[in-house]
Amino acid sequence: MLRTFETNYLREVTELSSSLWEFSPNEGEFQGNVYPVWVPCCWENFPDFSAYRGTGSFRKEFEAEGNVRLVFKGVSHTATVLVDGKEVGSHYNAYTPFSVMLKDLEPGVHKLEVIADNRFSEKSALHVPNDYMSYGGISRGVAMEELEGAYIEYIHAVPEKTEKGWNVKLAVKVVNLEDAEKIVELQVAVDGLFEITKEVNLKAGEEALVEETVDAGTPDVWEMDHPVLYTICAVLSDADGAFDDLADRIGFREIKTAGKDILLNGKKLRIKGFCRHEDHPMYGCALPVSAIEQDLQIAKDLGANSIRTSHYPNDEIFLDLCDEQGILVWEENHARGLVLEQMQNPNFEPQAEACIQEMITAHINHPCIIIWGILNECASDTEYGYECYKKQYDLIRKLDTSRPRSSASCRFKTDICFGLPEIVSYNLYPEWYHDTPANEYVPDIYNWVQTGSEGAGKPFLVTEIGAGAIYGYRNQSMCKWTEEYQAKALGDQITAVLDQEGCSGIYIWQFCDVRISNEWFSNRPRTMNNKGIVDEYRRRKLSYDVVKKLYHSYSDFR
Ligand code: ADA
Repeated sequence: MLRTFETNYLREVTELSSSLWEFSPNEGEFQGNVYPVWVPCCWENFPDFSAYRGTGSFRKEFEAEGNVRLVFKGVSHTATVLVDGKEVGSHYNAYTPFSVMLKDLEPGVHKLEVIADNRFSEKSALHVPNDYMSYGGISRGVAMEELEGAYIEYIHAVPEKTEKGWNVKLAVKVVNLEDAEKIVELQVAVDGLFEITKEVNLKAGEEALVEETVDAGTPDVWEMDHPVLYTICAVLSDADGAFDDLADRIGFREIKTAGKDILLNGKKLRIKGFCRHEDHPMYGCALPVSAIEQDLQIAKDLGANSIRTSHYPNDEIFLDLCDEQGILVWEENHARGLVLEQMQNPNFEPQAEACIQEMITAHINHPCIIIWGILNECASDTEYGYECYKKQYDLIRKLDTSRPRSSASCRFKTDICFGLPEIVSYNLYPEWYHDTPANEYVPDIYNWVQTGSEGAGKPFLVTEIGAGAIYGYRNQSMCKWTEEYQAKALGDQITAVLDQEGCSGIYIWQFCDVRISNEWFSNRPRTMNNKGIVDEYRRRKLSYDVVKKLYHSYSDFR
């Protein structure tokens, strides 16, 4: 399953995932063995590979002919794609999609091999030993599309509120796969709202971007408690009729900042959220839709209205579910805690920027996404870091003007990047990493931001706050790592943040306990980050009821 709804009615799409493939490790004691595996998956969940760092081949046969596009929603973390033994494509980064085009494929059965690589090296600037696990495998869906001479690569449709109603800013990319000029007709429509038709002149082998702003009248607005989605369809035709199509969904909602407030459809938003890793002991980062949905049910039960996809773009199925259920998303590019030397790796900038480009190109239509984040806890207190932050913020602005930008900082009073984004965000751990009471520490940081930094006058969010607890470790002495201590610390922290006048909200670190890289050591019992409100099996800790009560006692708007 790649999405929760149909994206094509004319184009022939066959899912290659949701089925058995063959897996073989390419190194180590099991090298060459062949295992049947269900894709998507992470090899860490197979008995022999729980700590395997290396490369592994996933093989599958497919039958097709002509122009074939293979779509990969995520391979962790580096992919090399071979068809009939020949390399046809490659991609870096587990968390963004890519595709491979096979032109004029002979009719018949073909051999697909995807070599996944989860090793750490200089070549990988973003996947480094870290406080979460970089798994190995085909961790998201795979599809095969059989295309005609031209196809629609994407529809970008960004609603904009006007004085009278709504416009939609359209950008539709059409690709000519033939070595001859081609004239096609492109029709784009949202049932009941608008329909446009354009003639598109495609040069031989080239692509065209069709841009237009259309009047969408007065549609139903997407709200958290009324998340109305509209289907947008694009169809390509030539003299022989319609031959390719693509459907997506949009929601009409406005997100912007005004002074110290974040406004959702004009109302002052109060975020009550969780930071969530894609992680599960049974599935690694390749959670099936049922497990993703279960996480959302738990988050809603806890009274949350938002999830931060820390620290990378998420599977689009997660975003589809959030669109459908009115859950707000902070989505961020892939980077956690990279220090100056790591940012100076020559691969850092191209890889981080590619991640932004791929994330926004793939996810721009999701109404649930309200903030683009970058570079969690990187070197935002250095001149070099500043230049990287600036370039990445500028890149976001080039790709999408409709959402505010932010970055979760841990540089306390030394951050020099707050002049750049629309929202200032801090990761704070009072009563965990230091003993200052939360109700002293939160106002201190807030006041410094609003008076002593370039973030003065901007909305302020706490993007992480929390404390660790080992599930089942109960002790009335209130020492750290007990469920009792975590429950008390979270109670103090949430109250301090949500009572802070002017503060736009909170993301608790974190939703559930997660596995960390074996190679990353930082006082983490069980090689897990244990700050979840539920443990890795989603079993409730004592803090669950504390968070639930508090989150339900503050409204979604301020
Ligand atoms: C950070 C970081 C998280 C996690 C957290 C913690 O601030 O952004 O990824 O490591 O701290 O648990 O300490």
